[in-house]
Amino acid sequence: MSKVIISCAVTGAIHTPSMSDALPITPEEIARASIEATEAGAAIIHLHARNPQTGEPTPDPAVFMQFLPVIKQSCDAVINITTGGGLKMTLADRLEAPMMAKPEMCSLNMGSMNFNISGAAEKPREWKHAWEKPYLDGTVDHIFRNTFKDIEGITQELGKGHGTRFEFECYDVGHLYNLAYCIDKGFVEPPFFVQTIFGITGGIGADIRNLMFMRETADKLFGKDYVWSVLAAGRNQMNFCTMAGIMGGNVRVGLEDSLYIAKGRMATSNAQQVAKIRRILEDLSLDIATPAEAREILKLKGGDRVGF
Ligand code: KMH
Ligand code: ZN
Repeated sequence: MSKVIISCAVTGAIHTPSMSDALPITPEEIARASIEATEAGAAIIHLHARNPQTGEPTPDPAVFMQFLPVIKQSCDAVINITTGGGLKMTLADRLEAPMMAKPEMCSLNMGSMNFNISGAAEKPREWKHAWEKPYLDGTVDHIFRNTFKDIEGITQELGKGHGTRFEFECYDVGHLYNLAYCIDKGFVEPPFFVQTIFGITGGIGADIRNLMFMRETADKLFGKDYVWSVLAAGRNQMNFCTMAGIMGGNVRVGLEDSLYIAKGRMATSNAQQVAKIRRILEDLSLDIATPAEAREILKLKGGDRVGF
């Protein structure tokens, strides 16, 4: 049985600074969170950047360059940069940092969708920054754009152009078929790292039968050519990742996807979530993949062939 790859998405673009003091914001905090998550057992670190003053998601390559080299010099983790970016960014904005950094991996979102995170603004709280509440409220009218042309462009520029491989983000069953279309067209080569995502409003719900169905559909479409991973938003994070481990899959945790460590308890760090899922998986007699093993499983180009 293959070892389990733990990915950790340390900050993302969904949660805002007022929601948790543990959310890394500055380049120093993002670097520290990434290194600690790697020490706790993560093989892949999925990264977004934020404006260091306000915490608002930013596509600025100069901000990415303040933490990418630090992480690379301090640990062996596979660095995976978002191409989804943040809610207000154009596709060109979203691609600026990945095109400069030429990382081993990038996320690739497999379809356009409604992406509604307005629920996060419903709870009354003191907002630290003026942008936070409108950013969240505005998502009732937000389309997360990822057309077939956009997807093809990313596979050409980053994949064929720089040897970057992808975490294919599939938020619903149709996204798996979109990936099958891209494979038929020859845009991407196996092994396909398929991240099935549950519980985003606009995507498939966090119901265990949906996990089974996404897995069955991916088996049918990709056979032995894919490596399966699971993430679930919010309170479903740990139970879905546990199910994934039991079913032979890989897992993604991190404060991008959930701010909690247990029912009613906020996580104090990304590393705490990595340590928890690692303990659960090891208690189930599963072995955790090192970054080197993840590189071998996913046939990555190597950490020495990146642009930072
Ligand atoms: N926040 C996740 C549900 C991306 O960065 O490309 C999706 C994500 C998107 O990770
Ligand atoms: Zn992300």
